[in-house]
Amino acid sequence: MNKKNLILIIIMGFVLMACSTTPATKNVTLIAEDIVWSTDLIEAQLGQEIQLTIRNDGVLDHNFEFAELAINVLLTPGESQTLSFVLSEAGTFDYICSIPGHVEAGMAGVITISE
Ligand SMILES: [Cu+2]
Repeated sequence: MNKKNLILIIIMGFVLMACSTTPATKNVTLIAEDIVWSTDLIEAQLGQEIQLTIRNDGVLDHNFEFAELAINVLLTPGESQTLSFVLSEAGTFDYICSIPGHVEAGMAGVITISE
């Protein structure tokens, strides 16, 4: 093997390493207010762990319902909870607050996973 080929193989090795590296954890804080979520869009990459802290800053109960992963967390005023999850496919997935009337008031958002 000549020197040029060896260098090429080393470069290809670095490229492969860069491609296979899983993206860093995405930290997101989602705040429930009366009566809206602080954000209606959470973006992450396929395979990226999402660490989601949900906090209820309102005076009403709110819940985080994410049907894709069957997550349903009820938060009383002042309460917070942190969840970690990874979505296994790309796409757009809805989250809502399923307390009656709250979706209609605007408590709905999406998590988008890009490849
Ligand atoms: Cu709510």
